[in-house]
Amino acid sequence: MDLKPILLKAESDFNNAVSALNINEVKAKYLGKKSFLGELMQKMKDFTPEERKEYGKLANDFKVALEVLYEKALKRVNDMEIEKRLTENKLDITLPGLNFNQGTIHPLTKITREIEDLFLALGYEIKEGPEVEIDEYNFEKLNLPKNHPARDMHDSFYIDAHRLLRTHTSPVQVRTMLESQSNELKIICPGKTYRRDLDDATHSHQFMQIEGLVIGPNINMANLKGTLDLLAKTIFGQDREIRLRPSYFPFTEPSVELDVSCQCQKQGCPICKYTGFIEILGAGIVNKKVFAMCGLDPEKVQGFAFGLGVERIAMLKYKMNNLRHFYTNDLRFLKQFKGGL
Ligand code: FA5
Repeated sequence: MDLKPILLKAESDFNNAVSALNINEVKAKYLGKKSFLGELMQKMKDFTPEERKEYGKLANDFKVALEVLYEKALKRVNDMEIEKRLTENKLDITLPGLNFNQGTIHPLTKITREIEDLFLALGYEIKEGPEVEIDEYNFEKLNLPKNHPARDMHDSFYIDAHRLLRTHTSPVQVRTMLESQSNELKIICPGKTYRRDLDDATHSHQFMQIEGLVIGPNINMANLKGTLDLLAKTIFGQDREIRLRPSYFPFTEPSVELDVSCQCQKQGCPICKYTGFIEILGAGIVNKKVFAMCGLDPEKVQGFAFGLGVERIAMLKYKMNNLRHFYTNDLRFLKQFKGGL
């Protein structure tokens, strides 16, 4: 039986096929049940064993040859289709990409995170409290009873007779002491605060503070000074000096204000009003009355606390002359503070 002419015809049919669909038609014609090969296989059972041996090998070689032709044709058609798709959808990798407007981190968030990172490394916890606070926590338990003259320093937004927008982050100290009843705490409390101050270059009716509170056995002024020195050097640079000045806060006794040496190296400049130092925060040793009002035994526990204004720190760090830039959403200003989110 001469199968060569059939193989040649099959080869030419497979070569002429231009799509996967064509290939399958040609495959059915030569390898399908009704093909010459299919019929040959059917007839095999009628052959004598000797004939079967001879025709079996012949049919098998024929089938393998046809399958090779099929595989080759299929690969050729697939390659052609890929090639066609590549030329049709040409990708120009030299075209400039789309311009995504990537946001930058707000300078106040940046400073807050820097300070948080420092205190987290020192083993402090971060605590938060509500911006709508009760009078009892914002004032009374901080030793500011009703009609206390020091309340005048915090001109407040009252919501009703008992609730107000917190004027500082110190009520978070009160909440944490009341809740934990622990004689050992190391916390910082960042957040928004509100005062009925007139907006100007250094005041805003809404601003940010970070409170710090450490309580434990034998906590003293030296611990406070060491901590504030580290804070000032971390934010402003190792060459800065600090200075503690006596001050007054009802919730700390004694109280101090912290000044940091100015970038003019204490030579005197308009930023420090020619004093060489700039005030950055209030602090002190926690008043025993506050411990007692928060349920802790004033004879067993000592502590220090501090509260800083984030805007003022940011202004000093970035050499700004007006706090309002933080709140006017001018992209030309905000885009200068590059940094990861
Ligand atoms: C307090 O608020 C105290 N609670 C801080 C404190 C905490 C003292 C713990 C002792 C112990 P003072 O009123 O000074 O203190 O405010 C702290 C800081 O908030 C100021 O130094 C200033 O940086 C910032 N600040 C106050 N008012 C404004 C305002 N209107 N706009 C922007 N920043 C302000």
